[in-house]
This record gives sequence, C-alpha cells and structure tokens, in this order.
Amino acid sequence: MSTTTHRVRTALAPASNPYQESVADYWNHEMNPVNLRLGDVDGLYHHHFGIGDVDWSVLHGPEDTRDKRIIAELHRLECAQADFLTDHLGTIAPDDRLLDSGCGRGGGSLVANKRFNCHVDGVSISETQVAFAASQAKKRGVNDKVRFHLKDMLETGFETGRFRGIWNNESTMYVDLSTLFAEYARLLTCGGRYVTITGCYNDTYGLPSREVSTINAHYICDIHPRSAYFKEMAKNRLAPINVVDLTAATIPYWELRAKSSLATGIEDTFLTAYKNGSFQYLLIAADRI
Ligand code: GPP
Ligand code: MG
Repeated sequence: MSTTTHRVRTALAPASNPYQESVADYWNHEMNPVNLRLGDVDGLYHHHFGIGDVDWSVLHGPEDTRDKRIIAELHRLECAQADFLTDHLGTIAPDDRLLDSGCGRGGGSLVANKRFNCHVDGVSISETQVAFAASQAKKRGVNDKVRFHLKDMLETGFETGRFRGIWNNESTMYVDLSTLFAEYARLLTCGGRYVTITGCYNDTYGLPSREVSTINAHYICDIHPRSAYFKEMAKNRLAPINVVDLTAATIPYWELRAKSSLATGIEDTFLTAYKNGSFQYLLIAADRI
C-alpha cells in the first residue's frame, strides 16, 4: 500500500527522494494563520520572518481590533524583509529574468516584479504552493511575467545563463548547498547576482544547539553552519559582495509574534537561539564571476 502511494506521488511531483516528499507534504498541507492572515492583508503571502523595529502601540487600544493591528504589524515587518532582499538584487531591467528559488506562496516574486517590472520564475516542490502562487499572479494581472513551476531547485531544467538574479528567502536549509550553488553557477549569467536570507548556525558556538535542532525538527529542515555558505560559494564561482547580520533586526519580530494569538509555538526557541549566540539571521549577496 505504501509503495503504491510513493509511486503515485513521485509521478506527480519532482520530489526526488523520501525526504523531499516529506517536505513537499508539509508545505502542501501548511495553513498556519500566521502566514494566511498576514497574506490576506494585501495579497502578498510570505514564508519568511520579519525585520525592523516593532511599533509596540499595536498591543494597546481596543481589544476587539488587537489581532488586526498585530497582523498588520507582523506583515509590515515581513514585507520590510522582502524589500531588503530585493534591494540587494542590483540593477534589474524589465527584460531580465529572476529566479525565486523555493518561492512558497509567491509573495517575494510579486514584490520583485513590482519593483523591476521584470520576468520572475518561482519554483517549489509543493504543488499546493505553486498553484496558490500562480493564482495570485493571475489575480494581480502579472501572470504574463511572473510564472510558477513545480520544480526542484537543485535541478530546475532551465537553460544555462537564463537568470540575471536568483534568490533564496529562507529555503536553503532544505537542500545540499554544494549541489544548489553548482546549479546557480550554471543558471546565472556572468555578473548576475545571488541573494539569500537565511538562518544559519554559528560556527563559533560549536555544533547545532538544542534550539537549532528544535527548529530543524519543527520545519523538517537542516540548518547549515554559516561557514558552509562561503565555502560552497567559493567553490561555485559566487563571490560575496554583501554580508549583513540581521540577527538583532529580527528579534523584535519574534518578540511581537510570541505575544500574538498567531504564535505557532516555535517563537521562544528562535528567541533563545538568537540570544544565546547559536543561531544567526543573515543576508548574503554574491556575484556570479
Ligand atoms: C518560514 O516559513 C520558515 C522556513 C521556510 C523554514 C525555516 C527557516 C529558518 C530561518 C530556519 P513560514 O513563514 O511558513 O513559517 P511560520 O509558519 O513559522 O511563519
Ligand atoms: Mg510565516
């Protein structure tokens, strides 16, 4: 029976092994209000965390609109994170192509298209996410330039040199970096830009802390050490141009989220991991040389 299930799923999705199938299954069924209700604010559905100072006044005022104020504030901080990533993609022309690698429900692709009026391809191994993202692009009337594909970021099948820019917004912890960056070295045009915002474990702490292990178990991922990003970039023609430690900037987001009715239970773990120095939230931008 389980063999049959496995065979049917493999035929539908590009997930290439049981691990990827379990990740696809998580995202196919994920319906957290902290993602859906924030996205409902303006139709930008994100799957990343926020940065910047919190307006703590949202906790005060009428009780019946408290949730609404907190949702708007958390969404503002997640949108600020998406804007910050987009700022690091460099100069992008309307004819250029970008790859949103691990696109989730597609919010980041819409942000980049709005900023540059460029082509964006988003890829995910979750059928549900791809369908949701495509419907959002259609709703906004940008589906001529923003397209979503059921594809494995490690082996996209896109042609060599297609992209002026590629980003991962909190999705590199689902894949092997050496395979990933080899694919990006192939997909990026020479001089193209790669940007990632990621949670990584801090090499100076030692090995992954209890909190990092808890985060891995929560999202079924495998958080890499900070050093692995630079080691694998250097091996794959990606030369870092910017590294920004966003750890302090993301803590207020988690503090507000922990106080909200949308908390999923992982908030205190993130706060402890950031505060004990075992975990860092980084932006890394690199040029394809
Ligand atoms: C964000 O997604 C989280 C991930 C993509 C995985 C882990 C990220 C790290 C930085 C370790 P989400 O928005 O769906 O998560 P949540 O439901 O908790 O808001
Ligand atoms: Mg979220």
